Amino acid sequence: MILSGFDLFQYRVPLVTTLKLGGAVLYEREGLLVRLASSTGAVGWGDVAPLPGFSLESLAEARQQMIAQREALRGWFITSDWLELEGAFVHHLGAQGLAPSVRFGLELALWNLHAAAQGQTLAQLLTPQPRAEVSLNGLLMGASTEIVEKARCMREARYRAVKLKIGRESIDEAIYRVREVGRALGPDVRLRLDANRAWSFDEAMAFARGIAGVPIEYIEEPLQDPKRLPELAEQYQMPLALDETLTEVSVEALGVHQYARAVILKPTLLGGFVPVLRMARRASTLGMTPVLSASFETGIGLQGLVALAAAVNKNDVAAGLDTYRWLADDVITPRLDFAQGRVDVAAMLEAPRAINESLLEAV
Ligand code: OSB
Ligand code: MG
Repeated sequence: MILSGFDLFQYRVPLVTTLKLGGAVLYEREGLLVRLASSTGAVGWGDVAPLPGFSLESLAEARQQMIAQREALRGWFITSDWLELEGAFVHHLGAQGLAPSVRFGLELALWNLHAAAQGQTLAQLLTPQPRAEVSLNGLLMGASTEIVEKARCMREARYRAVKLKIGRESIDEAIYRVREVGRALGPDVRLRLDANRAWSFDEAMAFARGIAGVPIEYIEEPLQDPKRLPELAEQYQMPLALDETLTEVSVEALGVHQYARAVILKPTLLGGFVPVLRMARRASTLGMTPVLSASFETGIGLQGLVALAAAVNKNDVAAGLDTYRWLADDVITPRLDFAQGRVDVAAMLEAPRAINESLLEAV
């Protein structure tokens, strides 16, 4: 089939509340949608969503790169070997110097196009036996006063895991929060923590002593100085997970970080399907749990993440998809349904949806 259509749109999605992320403040979520079409009539959408505060590329840079890819790729003959992780097309894409969010959005559109052409879901295209159901962790961040009540709501909504953001408050306040949230969640909901590199070594140690007895699945990135993570792991009473560190590590070097229990894989930040699938495979070989996670993408991007989570994890590992809660609207309609903290993968990917054109502007 021939790549006969390559359309670009810029979107602006309102947020339910202002988002403060890694030094950036977001009042709305902006990004690009790409719509690929084949000469055989198949269509595949992708979401290019650089995240201010985390992505190194700006939306303007991502947009320039996508415009260049539109010129470069339109009219190409597409074959199924485009999806091979070691194939010629993947090498071609890798040689373009594309920003991570661009690579993710473009790959998502290509995989969606192939899935549509073959009458399969994206999850089936990724693996012959994807998980039927994917759980997600509820995401707790914001003011202390509301968080405990939100944790209680998540338990009642039957989430299996919850991730609490900490690190902006004092150590004592963080300890108090974790204890209160742990109590609100009870024994059946797993508690994950994320400190986004907030602490010194001694602060991280003091925190762990302060929450002794509260069961924690893992804590993401406690240290300002990530070089000391291996040393912390030796002394720590809590399993560690890597997130920011992964943008600084090659797949080949992942073994150096075997002290970590889990790796948080964000395709928008790590550069798409290819590095994430490779990283996930390597992590599993090393006995580390891959956890697929979002970067505040739209429903188009999140469907891709659901498919990746269903393909990568044999067991039910809760994925970090609750960022969707912050979008007050979506580029697709009807919206995705993450009620009860889990999704039926096939039902979600097969449901007919329309594009919400009122949020888009053609590029
Ligand atoms: O630090 O894990 C983070 C989203 C965007 C940027 C950074 C992070 C996140 C998340 C995603 O927390 C949600 C999740 O993992 O549950
Ligand atoms: Mg994190």
